[in-house]
Amino acid sequence: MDRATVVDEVFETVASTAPEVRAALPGRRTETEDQNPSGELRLAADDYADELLEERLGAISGVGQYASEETQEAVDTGEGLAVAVDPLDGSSNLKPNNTMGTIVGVYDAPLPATGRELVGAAYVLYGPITTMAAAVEGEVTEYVVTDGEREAVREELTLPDEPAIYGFGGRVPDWPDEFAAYAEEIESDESLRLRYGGSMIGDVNQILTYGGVFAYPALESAPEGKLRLQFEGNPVGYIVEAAGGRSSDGERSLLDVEPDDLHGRVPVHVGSTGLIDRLEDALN
Ligand code: FDP
Repeated sequence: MDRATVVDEVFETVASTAPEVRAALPGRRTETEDQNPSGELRLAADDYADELLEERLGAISGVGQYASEETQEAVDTGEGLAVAVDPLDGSSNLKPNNTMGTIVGVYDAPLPATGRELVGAAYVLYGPITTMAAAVEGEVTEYVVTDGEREAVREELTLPDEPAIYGFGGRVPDWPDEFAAYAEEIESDESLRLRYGGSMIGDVNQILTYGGVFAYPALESAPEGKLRLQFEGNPVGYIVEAAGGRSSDGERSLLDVEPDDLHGRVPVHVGSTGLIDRLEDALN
């Protein structure tokens, strides 16, 4: 199978698994005793989504490695591309019935790898409807997923020219002074409105829709921020850049950040080019 076919099969598999993940959410709101490798309590829903995706993505011929945010080590599944999956991003949003997502990055290199090795990335958003955004070869397509089938609703998706929204994570008193000054500048811009839900995929999808900036910055208490490079930063950076926007760890594209560990974290800033340029100016 050629690379493009494998990437498409990965996307197809994530889409076809989405209805099961979604249907299982109501009955799986309880926490398990386990913690994920980042020290967070796992929900039964994370475990279920992880098991389904490992089994199905690992079975694709042409996928050689499966890594999940939920488990310590990557699993060898044969020869081929590596997939990094966050089975249920934003799972603390299950209790209040807020949005959540499933993220996949397809790397043409063993993990951990830089985002420059990505050959495709996608996410499913479990909102009022189930949608999927997928980027490959510099193009982003948005789909509606019904009964596990994808139907393209926006092709060659690009960020709107006029940014409209912003959303920043982390405790405000924990923001470094430079980021706090940037946030103040953004807040005082009358053309921008706050839209923050606390579920990264929901928040990033708003940026893809309306244009603007999403950040989960470095914190005084956590200079690496909260989000994980392999599973979150790289895939969303790849998608936003393919849509004509920018991503940054504060200094450089997220795709240029050298990974130190499979579960390593990174400050994440993604969005409209001008707003990320201004962020880098403010931080440096
Ligand atoms: P969650 O802890 O609910 O899984 O990385 C996971 C994530 O959610 C992101 O989806 C979200 O942007 C961020 O963490 C929210 O973090 P806070 O707990 O600091 O609000």
